[in-house]
Amino acid sequence: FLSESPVSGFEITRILRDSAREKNIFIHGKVKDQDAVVILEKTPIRQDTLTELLKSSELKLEMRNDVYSTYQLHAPAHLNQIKTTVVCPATEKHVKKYLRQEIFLVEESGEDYRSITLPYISKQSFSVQWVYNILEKKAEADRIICEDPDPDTGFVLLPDFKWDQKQNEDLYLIAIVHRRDIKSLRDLTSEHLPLLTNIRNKGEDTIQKRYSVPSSKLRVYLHYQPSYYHLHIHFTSLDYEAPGCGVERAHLLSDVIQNLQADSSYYHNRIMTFPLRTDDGLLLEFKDAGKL
Ligand code: M7G
Repeated sequence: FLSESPVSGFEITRILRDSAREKNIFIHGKVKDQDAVVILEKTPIRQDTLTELLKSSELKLEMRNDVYSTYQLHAPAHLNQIKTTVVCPATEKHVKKYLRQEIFLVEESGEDYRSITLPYISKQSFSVQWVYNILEKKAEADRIICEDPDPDTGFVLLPDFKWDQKQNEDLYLIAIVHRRDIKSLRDLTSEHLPLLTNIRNKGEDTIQKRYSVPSSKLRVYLHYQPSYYHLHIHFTSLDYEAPGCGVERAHLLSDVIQNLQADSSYYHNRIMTFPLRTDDGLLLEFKDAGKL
C-alpha cells in the first residue's frame, strides 16, 4: 500500500506555508516528476475517544515542578492520525493558492467584473471537473448527504474535503448546485431565489437531522471570489473558524437572499470588495487597468 501511496515517493521542493497554531503544513514537491501539493494537518482531539486515549496511551514525564508537570503522551496509531490532502498533478495555480502571500483588497464594480474579471476567469480559473464528477456520481458518490435532483432548484450536499467527519466541532459541508450556468454570486438574480432558499432550507434541515447541529450553530455562506466558478455554498460550524470565513470573502446566504429580494440586480451592479494575493493574475489585471 505504502509504495503505491502518492506521498511515499514524494520529494519535497519547498514549504509553501505552515502554522503552529493551526497545526498544518502545505508542501510543494514532486511525485514521479509530477508537481504535487501535499497538506498535512493534525486533527482535533475527539471527545468520544478521550477515555480510550487516556487509558491506552503511554505517558512520558518531561518535567515536574511543584504542582506542575508536563508529559509526552504516546497515543496508539489509530488515535493519532494526520489528515493528508494531495493535489497531483498540481498546476502553478494550485501552488500559488497555498503559498503564503501578501494580500490586497480589490474593489470591483459591475463594469469591472464584466471588463476585467469575467474575461480573466473565463481563461484562467481552476478546472471544475471535480464538481462535475460529484454531480455525475463519478466521484464521492458514497459521501453525498442529501440530493435534490431538480434541474433548476436542485443541489448535492456533501462533506467538504477539508472535513474528516470525525467530529462536529469543525463540521464543513458544501452544497453544489445542479445548474451549470451560475459561476458565482455575481450571476445571481431574483430568478435564483427558489434555488437559494431550497438549499438553505433542505441543507439546514438535513444537517440538523444527520449531525444534530441546529441552524443557529451554522455559518452558511458563499465566497466572492470563489476558487471554483460553479455555484456552491459553504455550511460550517459556527464554533469553527474555517479558512476564508472572514468578512472580506464570505457573504452570508441569508443576506444574499434578502439583497436579491430587495433588488434583483443587486449583485450585478454593486461594488464587491474581496482580497487577492500578490501574484494572483487577477490582481495584475486590476493593476494594469489602473484600478489599484
Ligand atoms: P471556494 O469558495 O471555491 O474556494 O470553495 P476555496 O477553496 O478557496 O475556499 C470550494 C470548496 O470546495 C472549498 O471549501 C474546498 O475545500 C472544497 N473542495 C475543493 N475540492 C477540489 C474538493 C473536492 O474534490 N471534493 C470536496 N468534497 N470538496 C472540495
